[in-house]
Formats: sequence, C-alpha cells, structure tokens
Amino acid sequence: MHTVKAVILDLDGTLLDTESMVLDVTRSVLQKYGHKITAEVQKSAIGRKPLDAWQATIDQLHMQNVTAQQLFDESENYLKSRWQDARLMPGAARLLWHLHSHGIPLALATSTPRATFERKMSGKAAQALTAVFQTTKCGDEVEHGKPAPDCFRATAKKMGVAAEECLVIEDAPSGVQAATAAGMRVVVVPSLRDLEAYPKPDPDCSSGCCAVLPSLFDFRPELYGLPPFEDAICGEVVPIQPPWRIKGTVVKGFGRGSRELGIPTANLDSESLQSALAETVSGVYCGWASIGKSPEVYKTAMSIGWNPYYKNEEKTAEPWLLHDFDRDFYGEELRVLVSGYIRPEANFSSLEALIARIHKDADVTREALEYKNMAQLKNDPFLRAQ
Ligand code: ADP
Ligand code: RBF
Ligand code: MG
Repeated sequence: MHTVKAVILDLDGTLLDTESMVLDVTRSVLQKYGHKITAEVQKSAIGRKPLDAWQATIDQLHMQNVTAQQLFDESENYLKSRWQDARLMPGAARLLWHLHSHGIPLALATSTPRATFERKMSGKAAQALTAVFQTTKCGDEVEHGKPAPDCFRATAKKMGVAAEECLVIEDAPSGVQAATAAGMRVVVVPSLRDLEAYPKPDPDCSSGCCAVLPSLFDFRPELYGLPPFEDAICGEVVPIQPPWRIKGTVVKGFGRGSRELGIPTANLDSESLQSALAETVSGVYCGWASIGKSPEVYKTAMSIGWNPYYKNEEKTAEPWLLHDFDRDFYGEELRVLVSGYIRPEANFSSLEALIARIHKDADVTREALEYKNMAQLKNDPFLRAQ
C-alpha cells in the first residue's frame, strides 16, 4: 500500500458542525410546503452541492410546483447570517494541527460554493483552521459535484500528489463515493446515524473505505503511515482543548442508573445539550462538575449519546459525579467542564460488562484529572456557583 502523502478533508459535517443548522432550516422550509424530512432525504442530500441537494429532496419527496432554486434561495436567505456561528466538530482542531505541525500537506475539498465557504470560514471557530490548508477546492469550481470524483481529483492535481497517495476524511455517503471514485482511500466519520448508508470498512482499504469512526478523536494516523498522536493522558484520554462548557438543568431519566446499574447519572435537559453540542457528538468523557449554589467541584465521568445497550431514542448527556451524595439534585443547575475524551459509546453483551466498563471509566477519570492541565481546570470560573 502507498504511504499517505496528503490528507484531503471535507468541511461540512467533518470539520464544521453546519449539518445541525442545515437540518434545522431544511425542516422549516419543507414544513412550509407541507413536507417532512425523512432519513432517505437526508441521505440523498447530505454532502452535495446545495442545488443538487435540494433537487434530490424534491425528487425524493415528489414535490410539485417548486424548484430547487426557490428552496435554495429560501434556506440560504436564513443560513447566510448563521454560517459564522458554526462550531468545530470534536477533534477537528487537534487533528489538523497535529498533521500540519508534522508537515503533512492538507487540503479541503468541499461542495460549498466559494462565497459561502468564505462566510463559513470567517466565523470565530473556523478562522483558526484557515492557516493549515495548502489548497481549497469549492463546489462551484468543479464541473460535477460529489458523488462525482472531480473535486478530489482536482485537489490532488493541484497538490502534485497521486490519488493513491491521498487519504480523504469524509462524513457523507456522497463524499465517500466521490473519494473512492477518485481512487483514494477514505476514512469516514458519519454524520448520519444510519450506518447502512455507508460502505462497510475494510482494514486493508482494498475497497477504498478503510474505517468508519465514531469521531475524529478515534482517528489513528499511524495506520496510514502518518505520525501518531502523542497527547493522550494515561495512555487513553484525549485532551479536549479548549474544554467544552456545558450548563443545564438536571432532569428525570428512566431511573435505571441507580436502580439497575448502581451508577446514578444526573441527566442534562435536552435543550441545553442541543445548544451545546453537535447532534452527532457521542462518547464517554471526563471532566469537572458543580451543582446549584454549591462551591464544590467534583470529578465526573460522563456518557453522551443513545446508550446502545438500552437503545435510547433520544440522545442524553449523563454525568456520574464521582462522589457519594445523600441527596438528589433534580431541577438544579449543573455545570460540566468536559476536558477529556475516553472512548466511544459501546454495546455490551451483559449488564455486568456495561457496569464493569463504566467503573473503569471512573478509574480513568480519577487518574487523568490529576494531570497538571486537567487538574487546573477545577478552578475554571465557569464552574463557580452564580
Ligand atoms: P435518572 O434516570 O432520573 O437520571 P438515576 O438513577 O440516573 O435517575 O439517578 C440520577 C439522580 O441521582 C441525579 O439526577 C441526581 O439527582 C442524583 N444523584 C445522586 N448522586 C449522584 C451522583 N454521584 N452523580 C449523579 N447523580 C447523582
Ligand atoms: N451506555 C451504553 O449503552 N454504552 C456505553 O458505552 C455507556 N458508557 C457509559 C459510561 C459512563 C461513564 C456512564 C456514566 C454511563 C455510560 N452508559 C453507557 C450509560 C448508561 O447506560 C446509562 O447511564 C444508563 O442507561 C442510565 O441512564
Ligand atoms: Mg440518570
């Protein structure tokens, strides 16, 4: 296998969380026409040039008396003012700066038109990324958009590397198709929860799709001949810099944390969770937490996601404060400073295995938070009672 000489990344949904904004706006535009977004619509639209995405939506829903251009204008009118608020996807900044500082050539190949691209990159979060890319190719600069291979081919050509020497990182099925059609290897960090929409990965990359990862935190550069990350704490916790600051109200869950697992988790209200993190963010994390008016700060292990063991329909964020309380804190304000990523959410063959793994997460949390940079965060003003 050829060593990777350049990494080409997709923007929306891979590096920038614009997908939740687009989903929001698509929902309200479709509602005006009496339609609802479906998984099929999402699958066919995601990752494509905006006009192609709307045309696919019209076709999927058999919409009449409206054109892709009309729908695009309506949505763009609203989105224009919001692009600069887009957050980075978890692990995006870490990955890019790591590869860039090791001299690996990086490029962006996006379906976004150049004008929109400039808006997206002018935001506070995205701005920091512009310096790392050798070149950027936009949707209106190639003849055929993804799933056609044009944008990846043009990017490789401009960088002076062969297709076999490129590794693509993508979130959308159409982008994966485009990359493999260009003869490149691709690592997928899905934006869609339905993994059926993606090709099955094979570790020797013979199909082109090398891995489907829960998040960019799980990317292992050394598998592709790239320099490994060296920032893990205790060998397994990925530092999150800057840490995520999540504030919300403790709400009732299914009550099985204490009852079934002996592990109480203070569930955050879903609105606070939605506004704090991208829809696709899940996994097990560590950090510091504080409650209500109390000045105490506690080490905390937190699960974010759909609890595959219980197959939850709604996403939850559930911190387990590593302290014995003789009370509950429903209705109180909970502040969590998330400073490390431990692992992806997993399914387990038994309740005992789930419990054992969560206890190990707690041990990892206790140890990792003793480390200098992590320990200091305990004094972050965000955690102070207001
Ligand atoms: P639910 O499903 O309602 O979240 P749990 O069985 O998970 O119920 O219990 C969680 C509740 O227990 C929290 O909302 C909180 O009020 C209380 N609690 C007590 N000790 C802890 C702790 N160490 N960590 C998290 N929550 C705790
Ligand atoms: N649930 C899962 O289904 N898979 C997991 O990998 C998982 N990891 C967890 C890690 C931690 C640190 C905590 C506190 C919980 C985790 N849970 C996981 C969630 C558990 O299923 C949940 O707390 C119970 O469903 C009670 O709400
Ligand atoms: Mg709970």
